[in-house]
Amino acid sequence: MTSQDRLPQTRHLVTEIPGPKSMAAMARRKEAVSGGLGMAIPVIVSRAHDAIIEDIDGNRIIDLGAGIGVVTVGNSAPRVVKAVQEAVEKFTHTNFTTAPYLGYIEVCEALNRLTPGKFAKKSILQNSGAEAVENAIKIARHYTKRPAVVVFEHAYHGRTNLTMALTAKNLPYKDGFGPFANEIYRMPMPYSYRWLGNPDTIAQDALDMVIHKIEKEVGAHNVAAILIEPVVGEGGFIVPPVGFMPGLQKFATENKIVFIADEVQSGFARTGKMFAVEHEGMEPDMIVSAKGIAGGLPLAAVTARAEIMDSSHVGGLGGTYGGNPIACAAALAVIEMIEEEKLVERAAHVGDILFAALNALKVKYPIIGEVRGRGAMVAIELVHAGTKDPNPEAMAKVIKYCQSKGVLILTAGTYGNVIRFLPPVVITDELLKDALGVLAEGFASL
Ligand code: PLZ
Repeated sequence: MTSQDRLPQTRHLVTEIPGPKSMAAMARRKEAVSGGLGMAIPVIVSRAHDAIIEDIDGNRIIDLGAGIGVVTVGNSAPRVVKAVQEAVEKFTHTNFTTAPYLGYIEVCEALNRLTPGKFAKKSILQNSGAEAVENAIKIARHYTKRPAVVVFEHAYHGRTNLTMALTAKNLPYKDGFGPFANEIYRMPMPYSYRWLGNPDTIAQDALDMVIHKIEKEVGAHNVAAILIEPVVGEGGFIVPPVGFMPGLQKFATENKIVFIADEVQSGFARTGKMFAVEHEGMEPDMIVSAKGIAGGLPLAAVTARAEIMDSSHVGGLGGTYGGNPIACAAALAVIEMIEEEKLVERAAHVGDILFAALNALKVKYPIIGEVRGRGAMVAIELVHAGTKDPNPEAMAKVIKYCQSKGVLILTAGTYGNVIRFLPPVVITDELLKDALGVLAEGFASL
């Protein structure tokens, strides 16, 4: 494919959204596909390159969601496409625990190098974020010989049985899908915007509260792992106040608890650092990666201190597809792109544009209660003006307006009132500013 074959990075509508072809396909979807699946935008994709999605009616839509934070390096990034094409012609699958291959080893080497922490590390690869989180917990329990897992309010860790238990929000994730796994203990998350205590001492107050609860309600010696998202993703891009996570890790270390950062959404150049924990100079015992790691190919990983990863007996870890060779080739191309094309810095730059534009909107529209996030992981929380009462209705209207104008934006938040921005970090400044202009019109139209 030559660069001429790639979609122009401009917004262009030729029909209403959805157009007639998408509408016809939606009728087929309704007949064929489970009604349990949601949908952010009712169009059928024909192609997507970098930050533009083209639908089957020929509309070009700006993608501010990156497939939920996955195509950080751009959709069908040329280097990823080339790596995948070369890999798929060599072999499609052997299973790494049947007949190993270099790609898997190289991705693990890269993860061990790129994750923060100067200690010896090892990794395993899986297919999805949820599967990797499951493995992280499984390994931490085996290593510590302890049962309990500490998680937080507003957390999202996946949709499998254990990860539903780890996830906070009932609807839509858990309702009616139980019973859930036991030995999961949920702790308060210092959500600055909605914290009822003293805002100046929030990190320490929350830390004291969590440690007290762990000691009195669980017993620190029963805890295998503390699992936390360094930027809370689905829960609404809540950034834990500076000092809270390092304090937690200190407590974990003192009590021989494995400290796990779920960087599935915040990792891999998303926040203006390779991993979001680096904003506080942290070195977690274990990091879970997925999403941005492989440019859209299904791949996830657990990386931890070597002694933790080696505690399992041989054969204790595995899976048929984990670390599939094509996904590994994609990941190696993604890592090369991030490093050579300085995409960590690019994410910080995208974040600067987002923060400037969104803060300007906040001054104008008092229903924007807060602008928050890190790097290219930014959100606005919508409230009723003059209060902090969630305003999901305004959110829905703004999102709908943006869609009708060809801008795809995702939502989030425990109260369903957060608009989140997770664009591919390769998005051009012009395209991002065009999308933010549409967003501003959306607020003006309310
Ligand atoms: N941990 C922090 O953000 C996935 C969920 C999409 P999987 N988030 C998107 C949906 O509605 O199902 C996520 C995450 C964090 C774990 C996961 C789970 O990753 O690859 O979706 O299993």
